Amino acid sequence: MIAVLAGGVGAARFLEGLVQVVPPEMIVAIVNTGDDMVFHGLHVSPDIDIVTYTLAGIVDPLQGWGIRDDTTHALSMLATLGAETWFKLGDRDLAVHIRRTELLRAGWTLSQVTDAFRRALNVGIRLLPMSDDPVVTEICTPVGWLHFQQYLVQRRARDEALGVRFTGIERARPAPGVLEALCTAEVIMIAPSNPVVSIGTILAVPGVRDAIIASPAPVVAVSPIIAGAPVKGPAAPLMRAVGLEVSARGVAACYRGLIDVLVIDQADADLADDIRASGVEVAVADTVMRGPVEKRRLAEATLVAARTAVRRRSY
Ligand code: FO1
Repeated sequence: MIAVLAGGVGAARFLEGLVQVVPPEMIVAIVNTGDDMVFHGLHVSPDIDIVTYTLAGIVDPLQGWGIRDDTTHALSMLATLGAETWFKLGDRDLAVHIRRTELLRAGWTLSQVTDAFRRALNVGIRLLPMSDDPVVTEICTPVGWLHFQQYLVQRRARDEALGVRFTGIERARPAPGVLEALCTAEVIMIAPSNPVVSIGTILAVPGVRDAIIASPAPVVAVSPIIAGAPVKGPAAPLMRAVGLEVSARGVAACYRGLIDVLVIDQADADLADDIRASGVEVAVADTVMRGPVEKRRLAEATLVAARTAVRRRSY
C-alpha cells in the first residue's frame, strides 16, 4: 500500500497519475484539513473536495477546485440576502457541504463523511482527513491573523505573510487509519503540495511526523516548486514567511530528516548536487502535470525514485 500526504490541486493531479500505475485500492491519501472553513453555516473541506472531485472526474479543470459546469444561483441569492460571497461555492458544490454538515451534526465524523462521499462518487482511493478534530491554518499579516482562506481568497494573498500557525493542532488526533497507513505503507509519498500550509499542517498533527520517521518504507516527496516558483497557489510568500528559500532546495530543507528522496523538475537539475550534499537524494523528472500522460510519467518516476531509495538503504 502507498500512503500519500496530500493538499489540494497539486496533490489531486498527482493522484490522478498514481491511479494510472497503481490499483486505487492500494492507495491511501491523507488529506490536509487546515483550510476547512464554515461558510453560510456549512462545513467546507476544500482539499478533501478537490481530491474527491478530481478523482471522480467532475472537478472544474480550469480552476482545479469546484465542480465542472456548476451554476451559482444559490450564491447569487445569498448575495441578494446580504451574505458575504467572496468564497465561490457552486450549486452542486453546495449540496456536498449541506450534506456534510447535516451528517456531522448527526454525529458522523469527518472521516466517515469523507469515506461515504468518495464511495458515492466512485473514487477508488481511500481518503483520510488528517484529523477529525478541528485545526485552522492561520497566516500572520500586518492586519492580524487571518484564516488561510481569508488570506488567500478574500484578500488575494496581498498582505505580507509574517508567520503561520495551526490553531488546535496540539489537541488534534490523527484520524482513524492515518497512523496505521503510515506504519504499514510500502512507500510514503509527499505530493507536490504547499510544504508549509498543506503538508506542514499534516506533519504537525501529533504523531504523524514520528510515524513517518519510524516507518521502514522509503519516503519520497515531489517538489511543488519549479524554477523558483510554485505551479499554483501562495507557496512563495508562505515559504519565505517561515524562512525557507523558494526553490527545490528550500523544499528539500523543509523535508530534511523526513524524506529519503526528492523528485525535482528537470528545470532545477542544476540544484541536484547541492540538495544531495545536504543529505537528501534527488531524482530529476518532468514534474509539470500538463495532461494524463505527464501525470502518469511523474507517478512512475516517483515510484522508481522510491524503489531506488529502498535499494540504497538495503546496501
Ligand atoms: N479558491 C479561490 O481562489 N477562490 C474561490 O472562490 C474558491 C472557492 C472554493 C470553493 C470550494 C473549494 O473546495 C475550493 C475553493 N477554492 C477557491 C480553492 C481553495 O481556496 C484553495 O485552493 C485550497 O484551500 C488550497 O488547497
